[in-house]
Amino acid sequence: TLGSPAHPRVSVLGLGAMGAVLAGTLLAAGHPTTVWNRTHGRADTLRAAGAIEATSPAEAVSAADVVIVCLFDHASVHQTLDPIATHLAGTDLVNLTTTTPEQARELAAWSETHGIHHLDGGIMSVPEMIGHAGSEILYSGSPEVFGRRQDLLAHWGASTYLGPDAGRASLEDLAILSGMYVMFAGFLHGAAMVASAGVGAVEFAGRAAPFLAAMTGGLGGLAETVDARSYAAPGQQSLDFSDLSHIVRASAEAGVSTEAVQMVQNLITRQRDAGFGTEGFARIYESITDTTS
Ligand code: FVH
Repeated sequence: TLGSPAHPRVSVLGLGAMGAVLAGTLLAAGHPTTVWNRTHGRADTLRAAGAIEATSPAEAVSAADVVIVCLFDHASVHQTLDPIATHLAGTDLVNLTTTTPEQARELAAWSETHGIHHLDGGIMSVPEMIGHAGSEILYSGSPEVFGRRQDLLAHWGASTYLGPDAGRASLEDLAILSGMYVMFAGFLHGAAMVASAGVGAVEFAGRAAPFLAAMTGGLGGLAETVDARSYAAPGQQSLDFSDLSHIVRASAEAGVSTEAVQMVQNLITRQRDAGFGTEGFARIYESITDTTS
């Protein structure tokens, strides 16, 4: 199938929950789309919609101007791409597999060695969001690939380019996810506490979610304090005030593990012990960045 400047030919390697949606979106947007998946049988719906199913990664990439990779992890990317490096030479490779920043940089170096133009992406969406409002993908790596393929990438959602360091998109992706996971852990900790009084998690979520959502409004203020490295922050909650020992104690009284809140308490205690108790809560940033204690 021939592509066109407006609709270059794409190949998508990996038809898991995310890869299948990425491929389907490009197909619906009019791109000649070839797909490949390690396990046969996952391309049926896409084939019925007009995609071509390749029988090997080599066959898939031979038919493409742009190769999209969305596999399980960094190891599966290399297992799939290493044997077909020569077929990929000269093509634009967009890797949307979640990897660490160093793994993304390693793939960028590997790509350069083989004459492949590499762009790395961090998907800040779940499959249901792809192609809809609120979907965002962070990119870093080759500015030329991002420039050339911006229209194609836009079919999935907002595209934010973070610069030529291939590891940057992954770094920001995983940094945002760290915030999400710690918040989820905190919520589940609260749910376990109130369960001791017979309160169901759904009832608790109804009260907790609006408050937690409102608290995200405070992130900008914390961020300004951190960037200025000036934690005196009048108007912000002090570390003495934020001491979580009562929450740790209430958790123990409720008969649940204190680990989740104790982790935050430890970050606070290190700064209070160093004499910074009157400074703002953002001061715990210094506990996080100081890996010596
Ligand atoms: N799904 C999501 O919500 C998240 C959103 C944020 C980004 N992630 C990352 O996207 C990558 C793919 O995720 P996924 O949800 O599509 O994952 P699965 O449904 O588990 O599909 C995995 C595909 O990878 C193939 N695969 C696994 N190992 C190998 C291998 N050694 N060689 C070749 N292919 C491999 C697997 O093939 P098969 O099991 O069907 O044969 C699937 O196609 C991921 O990095 C997320 O972190 C998604």
